[in-house]
Amino acid sequence: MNNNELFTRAAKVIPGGVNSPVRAFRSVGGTPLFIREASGSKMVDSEGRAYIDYVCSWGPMILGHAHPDVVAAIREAVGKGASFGAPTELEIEMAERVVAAFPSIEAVRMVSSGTEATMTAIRLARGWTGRDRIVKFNGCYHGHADSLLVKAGSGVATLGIPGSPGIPRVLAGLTLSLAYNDLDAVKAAFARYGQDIACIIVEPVAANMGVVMPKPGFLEGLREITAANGSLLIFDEVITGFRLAYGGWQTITGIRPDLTCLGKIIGGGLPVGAMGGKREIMEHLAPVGPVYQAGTLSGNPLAMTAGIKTLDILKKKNYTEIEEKTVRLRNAFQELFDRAGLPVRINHAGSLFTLFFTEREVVDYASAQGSNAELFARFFQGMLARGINLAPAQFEAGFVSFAHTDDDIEKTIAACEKTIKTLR
Ligand code: HOZ
Repeated sequence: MNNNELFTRAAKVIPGGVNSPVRAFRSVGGTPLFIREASGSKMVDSEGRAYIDYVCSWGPMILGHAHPDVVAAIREAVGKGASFGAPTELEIEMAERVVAAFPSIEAVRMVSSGTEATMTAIRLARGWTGRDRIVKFNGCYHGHADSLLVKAGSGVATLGIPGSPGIPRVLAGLTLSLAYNDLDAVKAAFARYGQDIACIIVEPVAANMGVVMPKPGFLEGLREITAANGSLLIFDEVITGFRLAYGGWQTITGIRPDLTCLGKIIGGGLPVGAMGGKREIMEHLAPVGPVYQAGTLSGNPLAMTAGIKTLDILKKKNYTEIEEKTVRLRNAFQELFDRAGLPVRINHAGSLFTLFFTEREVVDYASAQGSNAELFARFFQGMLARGINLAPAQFEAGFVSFAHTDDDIEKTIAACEKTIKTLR
């Protein structure tokens, strides 16, 4: 069956034909690729066409798809049993690696997705402080837990859903969503509600409204304000964790949040999330403390095996390698668009990048929304037709992996050059 036939068949039994909304290509048009297999930097769709992949499963595949050592480790592990619902040594090995890599993490709880990690972190912050309100930032996306789907990024932004039906108004009313990079707004919120704010949750480098860097002093300011008000600071490093460095953005900047959420890379492509932080706060979780959280597949041995193998390979890698490839792409794209007289702003952090079709600097969700969505869709389709798989939505990041070769980068630049000619 080809992609069209599969999409029609899927839509009969799966809402919208997909199991996660951004995959449906709603904002770029056309039919999603149904993937048959992937290896290294390439994916092959149901029609046998190969693509250089810059989605990388939205982050986890930093070593490339089907890395042979990771595949071998999973094969061996599955022969010993897929799930026990009981503790394993593998969970300790994973926790020890996370604690060693993140200076702010003394204890870590494994869960099954990034959404579970952020949901647990918010519950823990509320339980620890005895407060109800939380602060997040417009365009940041922290998964789809009720309290966090207020002015969120990623698929919520792509589909233009400002606040999802199904979330009780009283709960959404406890979430204050402020402009990213606007410390004055944070100060004003704390001046008004300070004694009732349990936490600030933030993507230290935003990647779900496209890539947006924190301005100098923004994260430091959040650290000071939360500390001064007895609130917790939560870094959502689900995307940035082990992506920008072996550790997180906090490892690079030295800013220490109280809690950190992780996912993606630490599962090596299998479903995983984690949240960790100061021991005394983490021990407020059951069974030591009263804040409840649990999961049959938490710390699943296959996911732990894939994650541990991925981390052990990553530890020996030089992150400047993937950053340099990303910078090459970024610079070449910028030059090509400049030459064509088409305005583009390309934000990048390490191996993450996003093209915004706008003249304005993109520093927050409002400026990201200024990007020309129609031009983005045409660019996306032009690249796809030339064998380059970019994120099928404006408010997402592109991901470069260690499997991307110089040849991949050259082919991607050549595809961009040809695509641009079709855009005017
Ligand atoms: N929310 C993810 C992107 N930020 C998309 C997940 C998926 O569709 O796989």
